[in-house]
Amino acid sequence: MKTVDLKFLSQKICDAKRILIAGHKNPDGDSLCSVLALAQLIKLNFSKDAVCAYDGNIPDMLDNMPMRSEMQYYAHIDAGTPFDLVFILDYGTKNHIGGVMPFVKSARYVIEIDHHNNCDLIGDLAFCDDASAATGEIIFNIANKLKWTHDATVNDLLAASVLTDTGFFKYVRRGRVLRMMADLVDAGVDIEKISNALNNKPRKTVLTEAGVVSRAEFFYHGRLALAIIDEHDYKNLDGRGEMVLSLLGQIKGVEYVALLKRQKEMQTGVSLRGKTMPVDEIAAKLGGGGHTYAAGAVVADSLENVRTRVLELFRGAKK
Ligand SMILES: [Mn+2]
Repeated sequence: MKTVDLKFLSQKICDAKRILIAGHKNPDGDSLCSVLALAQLIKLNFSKDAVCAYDGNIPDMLDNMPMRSEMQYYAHIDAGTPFDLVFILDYGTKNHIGGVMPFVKSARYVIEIDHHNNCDLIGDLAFCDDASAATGEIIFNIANKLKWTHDATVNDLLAASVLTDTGFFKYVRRGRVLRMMADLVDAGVDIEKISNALNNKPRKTVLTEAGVVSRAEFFYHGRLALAIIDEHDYKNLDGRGEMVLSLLGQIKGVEYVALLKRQKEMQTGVSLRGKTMPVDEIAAKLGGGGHTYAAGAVVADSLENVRTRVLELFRGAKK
């Protein structure tokens, strides 16, 4: 993060009359909380109200986040006058920007802040660091370097962005994000309170998750757990069925979890998890990809056919 760039960022906020901040389509915790934290930092330090925009759906679990009501659906925002400054956060690739893209294109100046390995840089100024655990971590560092004032709302939002993107520290790869959290906890952040605030799923979601788990099948001496979400259950899920994958992965002896989702008659979503064995190659064989232990694909075939293929692929998986 160059000092000259930070000064430039500060100057751009000073100069701008209309500011818009957006994350990726279908915001997750990091995306939503980073947007709101930056808006609050701009309010505290520049006395300016930024418009917080989103496209898609915000999961129910984020309804209790501070400032949640400030999020505006992109189609309800006046597109008549271009924004002087647009921040685009946590988006990864251009096609995750969704309906906010026209605001990005018409903006006088665009600043992006992202922790994804982002090859689609579209801003005039970029603060990208794929060594950061969350976009909230980058915002925390920017705010600190510029000596911006924080308040409890900012601190809670930045903590929530890190907690959600690291799965409550499970996916932390570098200690510095823990040092950031240590500072936030010393400043009054209550991790248990944030965790409880995120326990906010609709009853139908939890009951659906429990039903899907209870109907799971087990193969290859219990090493593979396979669960199926049918079309009518798919819409009851909040997100991508993370809880189903997590619960099945807790079973002794289960090495792999496969979750098959009937999205349409001829479209099946596949989510794969490996506890210590990689699943990315299997996802690639299904035309998808992802991380070593968490990967997936969307296959243009019936759920029944995809189930057969998945079982075959895991039959050959390393013991
Ligand atoms: Mn993120």
